[in-house]
Amino acid sequence: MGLLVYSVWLLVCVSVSVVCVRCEVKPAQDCGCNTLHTHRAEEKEKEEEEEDGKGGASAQSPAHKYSERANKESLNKEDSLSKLVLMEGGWFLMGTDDPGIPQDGEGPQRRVWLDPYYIEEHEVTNLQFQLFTNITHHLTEAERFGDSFVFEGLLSEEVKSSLSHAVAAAPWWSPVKGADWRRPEGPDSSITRRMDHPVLHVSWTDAWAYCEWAGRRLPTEAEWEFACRGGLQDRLYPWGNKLMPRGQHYANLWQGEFPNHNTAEDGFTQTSPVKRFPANTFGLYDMVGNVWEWTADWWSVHHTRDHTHNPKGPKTGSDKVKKGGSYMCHKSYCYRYRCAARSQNTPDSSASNLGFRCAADLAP
Ligand SMILES: [Ca+2]
Ligand SMILES: [Ca+2]
Repeated sequence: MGLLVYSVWLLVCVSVSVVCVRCEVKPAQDCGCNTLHTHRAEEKEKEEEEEDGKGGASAQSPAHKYSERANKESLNKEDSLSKLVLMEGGWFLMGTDDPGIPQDGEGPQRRVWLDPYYIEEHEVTNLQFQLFTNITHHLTEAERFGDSFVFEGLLSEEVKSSLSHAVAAAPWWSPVKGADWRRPEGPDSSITRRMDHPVLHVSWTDAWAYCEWAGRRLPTEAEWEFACRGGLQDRLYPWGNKLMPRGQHYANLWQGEFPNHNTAEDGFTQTSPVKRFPANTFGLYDMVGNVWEWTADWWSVHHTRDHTHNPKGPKTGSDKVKKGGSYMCHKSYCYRYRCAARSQNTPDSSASNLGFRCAADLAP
């Protein structure tokens, strides 16, 4: 009962943030080996057919071919990773004394020192995540749990009719069976035409695994916010205080009336391809909007005004910090597409508006 009350409270507090305290954590149904086996068997069959067509047997063994493929994948990995942008660090003002959502712990404004680091110029895409899973056979938590949260406005009538329940405090969210990063709106959807869009339905744990594979890491909240601000001081957005300078959209957000009417004046009702909106002064794209981004830090709403160096957040916690808001954010209910804004989810949560980008240390 305590857990239920806590869950409802969290849902109310974070509004559009889906806090998915998994009540039924099922063990992995399989290791993915069956899929792999089938996939490889199909490939082998195809190769044999091609060779038959040439009228001769292969001069190479299957093992040799597999090894070649592995080498190629390894080369592709280096090519696939996002460009890293150097953040020179130094002192900056983190948070705000004029919080849009005070209960989120946006304040107080405090002086923070950061050592230099790198951060990826855009959110990790479906194409990048696909290569990661092809090479590592990583199974996301949404795939293992068998469901993930999807904004109901994106679901087909067929999927909607199969829903058992929605989230009481945020009825526009529904746990959809079979929704995962490859099928963002459930079993009858795909990412085929969205390979350059940010990957969705990745938990904090999945994001951490990708960054580690890439030889990188998740940014701390302070690093993320420094990057968001683009060298500007005490401004709302990565580009300044005006949401639409010269009438131009600078981020993929929600226009219209949430949750029933999305006019998509910015060109997108859902995610947009990365780098579609202007970069900030640091050359970073979609720091606010498009998808929320996981950070390394545990969640807390209590911050000291004391000057801190390279803060990493609380040592432990139940939720992780996410930053930047998403294509679902509108000022009327989720004014979180600001650099100081923040929200949280449990590390195993996943949803159709939550992704990430990696950071990296400078070589020692
Ligand atoms: Ca939009
Ligand atoms: Ca973003």
